[in-house]
Amino acid sequence: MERISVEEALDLFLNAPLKELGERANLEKQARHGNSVFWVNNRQINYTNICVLHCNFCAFSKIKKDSPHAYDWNHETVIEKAAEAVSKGARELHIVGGLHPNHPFSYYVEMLSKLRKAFPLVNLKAFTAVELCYFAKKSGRALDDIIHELKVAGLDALPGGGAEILVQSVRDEICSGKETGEEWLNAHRAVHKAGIFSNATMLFGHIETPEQRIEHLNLLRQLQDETHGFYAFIPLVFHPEHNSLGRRIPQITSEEDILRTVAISRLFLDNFPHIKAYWIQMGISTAMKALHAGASDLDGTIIEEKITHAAGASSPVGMTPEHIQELIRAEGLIPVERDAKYEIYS
Ligand code: V47
Ligand code: SF4
Repeated sequence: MERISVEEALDLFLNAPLKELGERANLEKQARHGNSVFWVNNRQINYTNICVLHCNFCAFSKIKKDSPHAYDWNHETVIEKAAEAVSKGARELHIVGGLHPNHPFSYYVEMLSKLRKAFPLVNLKAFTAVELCYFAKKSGRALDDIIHELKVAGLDALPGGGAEILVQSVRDEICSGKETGEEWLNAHRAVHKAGIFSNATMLFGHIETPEQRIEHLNLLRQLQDETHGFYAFIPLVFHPEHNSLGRRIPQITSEEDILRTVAISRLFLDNFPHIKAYWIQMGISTAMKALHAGASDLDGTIIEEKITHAAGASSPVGMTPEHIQELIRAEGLIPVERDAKYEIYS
C-alpha cells in the first residue's frame, strides 16, 4: 500500500469519520498482527522525583530536595522494588526518574549492574533520551560513551519518554530548558546505532495543533526509515491536575481525539511495528476501544505508576497479569505475553 503523506494524514485526522478512520487503522493492525494483542509483565521504577527542570505539564517532579514529597531511592530500595516484581514474574523493569542535580554518572551505571547481577533474565528498559543527554552533559562525556557504558552494565532497551512534541516552538512553551527535539532524535539515533531498540512517545491534548502532531509523527517516521530501531509508538494523554499547564488546559482531551490519534498513528507510522494503548493514561475502557482502532500493545502490569497519577489519572496504578489477559480476551482478541525486546512467551 502507498505511504500516506503529511497532507493526507492531516486531512484524514481532521475530516475522516471516526468509524472509518478506526476501521482503516484496524485493518492495518490486523494485517501486521492479526488478533494478537501484546502485553508485558513489568514494573515501573521511578527512582527519584527530584529534577532540575520544570516542565509545566509535570506534576511528578519536585525541585527542592527538602520538599516533603521529594524522594531519592538508594540502590537497595531499587533492588527491593525489582525483587518484588521479579517474584511476580516480571520480564521488564521500566526505570526512569527526574534529572537529579547531584548523582554522578557512576550512580546510574551501578544501578543497572546491580540489577543485572541480581536478576540476570529481566529486561532493563531504562532512562529516557533526556536522561541520557543529561548524563552526558553533566559528566562531560560523549553520548556514545554513555550509551556504551550503560549497555555493558545491562541496558536492554530505551523507553520513549521525553519526546513531548518534538516541534521546538511547542517545547519552548511547555518544557523550556529541556533537550531540543533534535537532541531527542539524535539520542535515539545514537542508541539505535549502538544496537539498542527504543520506543517513542508523543504527549498530546494540550497546546499543540493537529499540524504539529503530524509533524511530530513525520519526524519519527523519518528517523525510523533511517535506523529501524523503534519498537513502539505511545501516544501519551495530557493529564492536567497539579501542574501549571493544566491551568491553561484544564480538561483531559476527548475519547474521540484519543482514538483518532491512535488510528492516524497506525496509518502514518507504517514503519513502526506497534502502537501502544497505554491504559494507565487512556483509561481501561478507551484503551479497549483503541485495540480496535490500530493499537496492538497494552504495555503492562506496571505495579506502581507515579507520573500520570501525580497529574490526576483515575486508572488503577497497576493490574495483575490475569486481569490484563482477561480484558484482551473479552475484546475477542488474543493476549500475547512479550518482554521489552518483543520476545514472545505464550
Ligand atoms: O516523559 C509527564 C509524560 C512520560 C504528564 O516507552 C505526562 O514503553 C501525561 O514515557 N500527563 C513518561 N503525561 C511516560 C512514558 C512511557 C509510559 C509508558 C510506556 C513507555 C515506553 C513510556 O509521561 C514523560 C512525559 O512525556 N508526562 N507529565 C502529564 N501530566
Ligand atoms: Fe523533570 Fe521529566 Fe518532570 Fe520534566 S517531565 S520536570 S524532565 S521529571
